[in-house]
Amino acid sequence: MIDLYYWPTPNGWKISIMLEECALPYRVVPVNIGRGEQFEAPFLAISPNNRMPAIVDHDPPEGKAPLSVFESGAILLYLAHKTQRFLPQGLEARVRAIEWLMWQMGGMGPMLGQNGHFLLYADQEVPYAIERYAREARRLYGVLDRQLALTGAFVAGEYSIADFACFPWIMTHKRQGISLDDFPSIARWFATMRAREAVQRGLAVGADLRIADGPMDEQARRILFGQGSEARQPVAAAAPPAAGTARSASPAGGALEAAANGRKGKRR
Ligand SMILES: N[C@@H](CCC(=O)N[C@@H](CS)C(=O)NCC(=O)O)C(=O)O
Repeated sequence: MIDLYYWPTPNGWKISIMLEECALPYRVVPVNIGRGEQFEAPFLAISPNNRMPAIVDHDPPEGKAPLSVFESGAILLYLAHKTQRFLPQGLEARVRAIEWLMWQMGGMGPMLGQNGHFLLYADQEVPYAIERYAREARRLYGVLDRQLALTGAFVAGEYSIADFACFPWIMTHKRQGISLDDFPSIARWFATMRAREAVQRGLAVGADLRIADGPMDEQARRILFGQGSEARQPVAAAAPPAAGTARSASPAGGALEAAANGRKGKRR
């Protein structure tokens, strides 16, 4: 069984889509990032950068002890290794898939994140930042569009973890101020992806959590965009994990676990 530490956002969807495509058994452990649950000690023990998604695999390959993984790109690579799926075997095809995974992780994700921040969330209007990231977002969409025109199918040719990494961020294109009419190859691929049942199931994971939480409020803004000491006030200070146990076992105790218990078991 895999525990998926999750909140329904593009980075979370990468992993819920992969898990659904692989039909792996998993249970969702909600990490309400607008309420500061990402700063709780049990979560930091598996994800020291206080970001979700993260996973704990209680049944890793070769019968090893439970294994935790943070960073969505690392999780996708781990699950591809575990299942031998969605990462081509041949050297060149594999390198292409990893290239585009890294492109998403190092470029598209962070830049679209900044674009969305200055467009939608910043408490001041900063024209320089708005223009800079809008331009960069369009440039990145252009790169992806040309790649998809070349492959004619999926991001790296074969359907792969590169698609799982890129697609969730394209889900946000309207909020990013982008029209897919300007990027016809992305539009075609986007429609193909959206039509897949496993992708739809992945996108639906935790939709109820966000509805229950409501729109972003002042506390969430302070926690997500402050990230200083005041951002951590709503939750208990993190205790260092015991030597030798960090990132190797599922967290226990704390509000995170309590919140999770109420919702566990909903997924396969
Ligand atoms: N590079 C990370 C980014 C993950 C990330 O930014 N997660 C956001 C939600 S989409 C988060 O957990 N934010 C919590 C915070 O900012 O404290 C990954 O791909 O896993």
